[in-house]
Amino acid sequence: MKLIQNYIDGRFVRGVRDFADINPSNGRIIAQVTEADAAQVDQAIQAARRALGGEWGRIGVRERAARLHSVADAIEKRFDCFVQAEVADTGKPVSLASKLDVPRAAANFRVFADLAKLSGLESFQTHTPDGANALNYAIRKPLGVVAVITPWNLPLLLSTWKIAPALACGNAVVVKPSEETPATATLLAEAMQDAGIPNGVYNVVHGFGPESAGEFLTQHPDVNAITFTGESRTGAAIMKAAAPSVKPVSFELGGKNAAIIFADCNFEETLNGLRDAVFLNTGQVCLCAERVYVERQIFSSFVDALKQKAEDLKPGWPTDEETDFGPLISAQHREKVLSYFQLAKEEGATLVTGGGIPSFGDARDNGFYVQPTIYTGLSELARCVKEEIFGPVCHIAPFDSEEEAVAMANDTKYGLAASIWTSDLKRGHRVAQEMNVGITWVNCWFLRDLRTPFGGVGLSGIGREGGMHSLNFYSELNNICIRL
Ligand code: NAD
Ligand code: 6OH
Repeated sequence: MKLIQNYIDGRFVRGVRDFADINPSNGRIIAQVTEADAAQVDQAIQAARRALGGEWGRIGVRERAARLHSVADAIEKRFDCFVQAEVADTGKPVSLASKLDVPRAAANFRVFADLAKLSGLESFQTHTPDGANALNYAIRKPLGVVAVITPWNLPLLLSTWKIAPALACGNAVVVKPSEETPATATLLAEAMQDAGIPNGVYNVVHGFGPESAGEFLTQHPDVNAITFTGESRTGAAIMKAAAPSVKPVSFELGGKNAAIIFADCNFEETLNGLRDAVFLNTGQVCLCAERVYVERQIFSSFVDALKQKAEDLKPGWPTDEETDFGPLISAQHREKVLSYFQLAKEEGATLVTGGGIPSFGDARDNGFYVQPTIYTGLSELARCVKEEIFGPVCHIAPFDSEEEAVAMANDTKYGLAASIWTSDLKRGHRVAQEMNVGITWVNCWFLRDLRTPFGGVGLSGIGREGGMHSLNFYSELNNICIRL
């Protein structure tokens, strides 16, 4: 059986005990993962600290950027291995992993390498009260050792989204991937070795959250900053752990995202957009729309058409090129999603489609599939409309005015993303500017430019990453003032 190891100070090392890595499409064990204990987490942090004082701390940004491009090259060289590992761990369709996850991992390294290399410094010429001049300029310094903690839905995409800018700024990282999806973080270590990233700059510790590698990292006094993507309540626990040593944190958390569809939208484009926004990656994307608001004139025709799209999705083996809909990540997560299906019934929802488990008559019946599911008829106060489900499910409600749609969309403690669908661009701008979120798409969804700010408000996170926002988080500014 394959063993997925920790990677500490340039060596693959066994942990204290092993746990199983499960394939979500058939429930089978695909590998054992070796869990790091507190001493090994400490070794990884000390290795990262030493690396900062070695070659990595001496080479300039030009050379760092060149090596990060080499990491991207090494990912592309191992493209198929990364795709296979991600598909086996997550159960996502191979078409999605090869179109989205793995290309984005390479792009993350290229974009932040270039950005760090090309970005300039802030400077000000200052006139003093006594008539002299002073020059202020701010230099960037790495934060030091950065802990990177990531979830299971887009494992490689989301971890490299943080690792790449952290390394571009000259930090060393200790990465704790999700216990559900450990494979690609260890595979990335091989790409780091190929690219000449010095020992200790990239470390991986496997394990769980509480009383395991996650908590050992966040409580460690020698970690200088924590960057985390995951559930809002995990963010709260991490904040508490980070408080005693006053560490900076960057949090990308959960969402309960709204889509607002006006009657004047391009119906077909909106329908295809919503099929993705609701069901991509089996609804396990933090940006997915679980609340859909449709202008009353087209409400029934839109519900019927999205029902058809949902029923056209083919739940299948993730490794099959034709599959466009995979399983949920785990038995436990499926229990959570099914409990919301039950709750929707109890809250009086009308089931439009789905609401159960598909049957295959083969080993997929031991996997963690659910049907693409749509509800209507719930009160805006229902828990199914308020709480993040993180599955292939949405609730569709009608609206009569722009004001009503905006009020419903904003009535949430979350605030990650929104999408607005209309042919009236003036209205698109107007409504977009009313959204209390970090990211608003008009006539599209999950269309990414890696230079733009990415993050959420309220329970959806703290801070922004992307472009210069990432460089600002992953570096400290030292402002130097010279009296001339
Ligand atoms: P999770 O919070 O359960 O776990 C994320 C990571 O945190 C895992 O590596 C886990 O082991 C670790 N962890 C758990 N408890 C910890 C603790 N006490 N201390 C330190 N580490 C701990 O999230 P998940 O279930 O893996 O992912 C799904 C969630 O992530 C959803 O809520 C989703 O919306 C969110 N998400 C948000 C974004 C975004 O960009 N905003 C992106 C992807 C996923
Ligand atoms: C959440 O599941 C998706 C997050 C996406 C990104 O962080 C990104 O950079 O595209």
